[in-house]
Amino acid sequence: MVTTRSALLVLALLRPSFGLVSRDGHTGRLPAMGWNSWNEYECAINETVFLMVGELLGSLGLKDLGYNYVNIDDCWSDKDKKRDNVTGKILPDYTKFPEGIKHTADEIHKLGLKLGIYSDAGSLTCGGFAGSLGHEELDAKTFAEWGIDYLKYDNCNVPDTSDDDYRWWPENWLGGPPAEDQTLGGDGEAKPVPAPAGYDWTTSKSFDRYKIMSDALLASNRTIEYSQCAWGHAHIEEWGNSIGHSWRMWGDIYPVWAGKVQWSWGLMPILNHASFFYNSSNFWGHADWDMLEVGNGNLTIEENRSHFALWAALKSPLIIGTPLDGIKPEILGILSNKDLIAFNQDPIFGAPAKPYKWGINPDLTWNQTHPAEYWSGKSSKGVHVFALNTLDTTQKKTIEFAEVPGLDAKTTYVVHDSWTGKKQGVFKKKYEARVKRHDTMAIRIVKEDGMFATSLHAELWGLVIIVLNAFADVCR
Ligand SMILES: *[C@@H]1O[C@@H](CO)[C@@H](O)[C@H](O)[C@H]1NC(C)=O
Ligand SMILES: *[C@@H]1O[C@H](CO)[C@@H](O)[C@H](O)[C@H]1NC(C)=O
Ligand SMILES: *[C@@H]1O[C@H](CO)[C@@H](O)[C@H](O)[C@H]1NC(C)=O
Ligand SMILES: *[C@@H]1O[C@H](CO)[C@@H](O)[C@H](O)[C@H]1NC(C)=O
Ligand SMILES: *[C@@H]1O[C@H](CO)[C@@H](O)[C@H](O)[C@H]1NC(C)=O
Ligand SMILES: *[C@@H]1O[C@H](CO)[C@@H](O)[C@H](O)[C@H]1NC(C)=O
Ligand SMILES: *[C@@H]1O[C@H](CO)[C@@H](O)[C@H](O)[C@H]1NC(C)=O
Repeated sequence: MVTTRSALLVLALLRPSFGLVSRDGHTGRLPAMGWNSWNEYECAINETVFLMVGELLGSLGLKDLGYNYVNIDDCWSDKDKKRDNVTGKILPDYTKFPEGIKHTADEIHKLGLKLGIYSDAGSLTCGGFAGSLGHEELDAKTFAEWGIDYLKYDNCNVPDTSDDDYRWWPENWLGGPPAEDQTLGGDGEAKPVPAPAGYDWTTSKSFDRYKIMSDALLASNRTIEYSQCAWGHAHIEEWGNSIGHSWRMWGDIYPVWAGKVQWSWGLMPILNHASFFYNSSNFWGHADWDMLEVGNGNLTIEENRSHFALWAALKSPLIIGTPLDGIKPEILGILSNKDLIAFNQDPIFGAPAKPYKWGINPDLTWNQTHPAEYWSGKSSKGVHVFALNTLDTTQKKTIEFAEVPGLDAKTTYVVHDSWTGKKQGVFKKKYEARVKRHDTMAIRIVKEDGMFATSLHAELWGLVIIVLNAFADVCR
């Protein structure tokens, strides 16, 4: 029996006018999972690296968990020649990719995986290689011909003529909500004129630059997942969903807990922004809080765990950025956590976890060292709660069920620990556990009778999926 509530759910899941529904009915519906070369190799890449990563994704069991994209980042093309002077196509660097990119794609496809590539909505990439601005159609067609499955589209070297009239760069403020009046241009160029009230950011040049590539990809003869790396500029959270599958919300990530290293940011400043900007993610479109640093730098094991749990909870794309050869078992264990991946990839509930309480600071405080600590979200396996300890000592964290959306103080619940996969027992009113410095409690809560915490039945969910896929098939 389809109730009104269920019918509303179906409508909410379809969201046809909002998200970019892919022609194949599934690409980009859920957050992307895979591996990207930048955090580990930067420019020191070649075909051997990607084929090795492809093999390892399979042998380490990561492919079976859903990590299916092998993504080439910057520096893959010929830095001197840039483009073929007859066809205009970007030339691969044949010392790095001796048989060209199509050969790498073919080999990756043989492994049952997908190949991603990188370009830039400017004249040059961040590393000074050929950018796609003004060449979008040809480049999208070339990527499709090569068998590319994913495009990360960066935002460096934008010529003045393509610069926005108003500036909204979320990183350009420290401590408070992003200022509408942004005089602190990172490029040193002041933009003292704030956008008029109610300004429509789809009239910005950033929107144009990203939309032209979106159209070019859609016109190409291939489904290519579109990852817009525009660092949250020009309020991309208001429009990224309509033209792409994911959009970066902030500057580059760095493997430190808090603070900033050069132009890149630790985990807590990013989570602070995410504590406020979670509304635009759902099926077919995901706010991207940047690639995973799990396994890198000086993070402690608890910090590695928090990073993964929270990025999974935010429904950020889960793109591994650590070397897979010789990966430590504890790092592989974190990246392979089934409960957390299941939340990130849930086929029924598309919304990310949201903060329901800040904890250390009063609710809705902007704070780049102590952002929201208490988060929750629904999946088809129950209600998930994430409790982060931002302090430097072990803390007892109490989950008051009455505070968690969807739970109450009267019902008895079964609590599962997402880290161990074990049942913790049966609890009423609250659940408490000690959480180490910078660690995150991750639990999944269901009703005692074994029912999911929501009242919807599995059969109905199956129906929703079928309807959704049928709809997506006819949509494009
Ligand atoms: C967390 O990721 C980095 C963290 O791996 C690694 O350098 C670090 O070793 C790891 N921590 C632990 C304890 O394994
Ligand atoms: C490929 O790149 C890796 C990592 O930078 C390097 O160790 C290896 O020597 C390179 N191989 C070739 C054939 O260039
Ligand atoms: C075009 O490229 C070829 C090969 O790289 C080169 O030999 C030739 O001089 C170039 N022609 C022009 C007009 O730049
Ligand atoms: C699209 O690609 C398929 C194979 O991938 C090919 O058979 C078909 O001719 C192509 N169509 C166009 C319009 O290029
Ligand atoms: C997100 O949605 C909530 C609830 O509707 C609202 O209070 C909040 O202002 C929204 N945040 C942003 C950044 O739009
Ligand atoms: C990591 O620790 C080492 C040794 O203490 C230090 O030299 C390095 O700068 C640290 N790296 C980061 C990213 O903080
Ligand atoms: C962030 O919150 C912590 C904990 O309340 C506080 O000590 C710190 O001063 C705050 N930082 C800023 C910049 O307000």
